[in-house]
Amino acid sequence: MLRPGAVTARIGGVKQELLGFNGSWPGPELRARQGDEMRIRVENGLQDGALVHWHGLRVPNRMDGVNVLTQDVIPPGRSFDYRFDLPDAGTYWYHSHYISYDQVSRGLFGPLIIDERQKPDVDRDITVQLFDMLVDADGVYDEDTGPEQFTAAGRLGNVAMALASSDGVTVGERVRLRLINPSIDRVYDLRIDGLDGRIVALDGMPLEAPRAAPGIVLAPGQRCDLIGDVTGDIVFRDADAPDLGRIASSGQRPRRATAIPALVPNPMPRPNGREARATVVMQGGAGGSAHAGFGTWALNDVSGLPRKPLLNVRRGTTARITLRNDTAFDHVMHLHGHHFRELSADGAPGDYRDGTLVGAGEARDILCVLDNPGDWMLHCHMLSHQADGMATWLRVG
Ligand SMILES: [Cu+2]
Repeated sequence: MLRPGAVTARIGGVKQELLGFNGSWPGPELRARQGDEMRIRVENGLQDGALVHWHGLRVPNRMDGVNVLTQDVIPPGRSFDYRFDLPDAGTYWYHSHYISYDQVSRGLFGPLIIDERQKPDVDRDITVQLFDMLVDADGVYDEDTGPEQFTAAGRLGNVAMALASSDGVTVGERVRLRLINPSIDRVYDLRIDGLDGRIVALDGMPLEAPRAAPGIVLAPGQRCDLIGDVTGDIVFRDADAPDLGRIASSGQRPRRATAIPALVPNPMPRPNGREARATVVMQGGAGGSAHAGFGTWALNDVSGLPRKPLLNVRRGTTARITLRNDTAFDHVMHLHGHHFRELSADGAPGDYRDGTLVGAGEARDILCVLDNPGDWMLHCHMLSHQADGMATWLRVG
């Protein structure tokens, strides 16, 4: 059971009245095994509506936790039973999808880890959530949401932290780090000291071969799995925050002689031969052009979910979608219910992702086999941008 509700937590040495699940800030780590069925009751202990989205999991549409498109908001005191199969292993997370820029910023999120049938050979498996929070002069969570937080780079916190599930490692151990960015708007440009490691998965999906990790850009919603050998204290740094947090090292054991292993791929969908094309133009924000709809941000001239879907296709259609950023800010576009491949400039298929960061003035094509029936949201996962209109949807028949 997951029960969203009010919690008290200490952050930066200050007592904070926040939100969490099951009395915990942030929510507890949920763990299951690939191939299993997940059954989880969400019982709303908030004074407000609740919805939970299982970020990155390819769930049936009615389990996706999205207001308007897939289910009604769970009223206070009521519950909803989520139930879905787990075809994919990897690092995922769950979070509020109702007034999410506010509810997630207060703590309604947590890791969701699906273990492989054959786990890689590591001594320790550590989850690290990179989170930021806006606090006032007294260090207390800042309730103020000025309009400028919605029209520019978002509601960026002035306290950033690495929340790790372990506080100690041994030098020489092989560890798996599961990095998750649940921050509402902040993009991290990470450097990790104390680990001789490789990237083995992005957004839950294994890479064909482990990749060197000199720096890791992690936009809101994205995940990155690393496997590596501990060489000292593991320290998480960012250009804006030289010490986000650390995992202390002690003792010593001999390092493994074996190379970092690749993870077993997840079962990806087969195309049915049909193809579709679409273009999403990101618009708006401070200095942006005019558009229809309610908010500051827009996709294809409409702010907020449009009446008609961006694409309406038969199951199994391969969609190539051009994401063009005509704004002065970066955006991370997240597709529900599917993983897509990022395409390089020459059209070569790259990594599987469920969120892709498109820099200001840039464009990227993605390729997705739309095999999961239902109405799926495609939106900016900078939650302040989503709240102010940066969202559309696809229909898969
Ligand atoms: Cu955005």
